[in-house]
Formats: sequence, C-alpha cells, structure tokens
Amino acid sequence: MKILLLDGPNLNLLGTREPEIYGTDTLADCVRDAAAAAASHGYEFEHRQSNHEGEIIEAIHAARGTADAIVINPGAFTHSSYAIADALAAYDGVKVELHLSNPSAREEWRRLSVVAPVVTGTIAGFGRAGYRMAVDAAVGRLA
Ligand code: CA2
Repeated sequence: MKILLLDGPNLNLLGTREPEIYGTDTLADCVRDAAAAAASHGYEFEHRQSNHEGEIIEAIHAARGTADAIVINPGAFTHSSYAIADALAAYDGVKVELHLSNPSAREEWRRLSVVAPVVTGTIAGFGRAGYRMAVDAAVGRLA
C-alpha cells in the first residue's frame, strides 16, 4: 500500500519568502511529516515536486496501479490546469487536494480550484500540519 505526495510549482521555495502566508518551514519539513504519517499507518511513501505541468501529469499517470492514494498540492496550477484535473479524473484511487494557505480567503483568482471537482476531498489553511492531516485523511478513506 502506497501514498504518493505531489507538490507543484514554486513549492521548492517554501520557507524562503512570504512567511506570513506560508510559514517558515521548508518543503523538506512538510515532506518529513507526511512520510512519518504514512509510515505510522504502515504505508509506503513517495514524494515528487515539479515546476512543470507535464511532469506532474506524468507522475499522476504513473500512479495508476502503483499508488493507492495521491496527496497533491498543485500550487498555482490549482487555479488553471484543466490538464492536471483531467489526469486526476483518470486516476481511480483516493485523491486529496492540499494547500498550505486557504486560497478561498485570499485573492479572487485563487478562489477557483479546477481540480476540486475531481478529488476525494480538500485540506487547506493548516500550513505544515496539513501535510500530515492529508496523509491521515487518505489512509482513513482507504481503510
Ligand atoms: O496554499 C497553497 O499551498 C498554494 O497551493 C500555494 C501556491 C499558490 O499559488 C496557491 O494558490 C495556494 C503557491 C506556492 C508557492 O509557494 C511559495 C512559498 C514560499 C515562497 C515561495 C513560494
């Protein structure tokens, strides 16, 4: 049983700017929490971060038949990528959309998530803790 965590564009820069929105923790800190949560439930865990839409789509395709759940923070692709939404729609496992901030409480253009209609559920606004929560939610849905 395996959980795939995907992080989208610019999340590799986490902890370097806008701490009032995203906190001071790095992506490595978030990934460590998610990996520990997966291990605590007896799940294998893989993490990928990419700044490229096509690579994220390829990773979702590769998860078909190899991962039981995807936790994905698509970054700004959340608001624009019908291609990532289509790839997620073609994935039959559990899908958790994850955001550090609460995009609905920010600029108008962040209020639309084009992936929201094709995921199992969304966790947003809890910062670093959301990474652990998203893994717990995925495992809970799989159990
Ligand atoms: O709140 C989230 O997790 C977001 O997915 C983060 C995206 C943003 O476009 C979404 O609307 C919400 C931005 C990721 C960039 O993150 C950085 C954080 C700190 C420093 C630089 C980039």
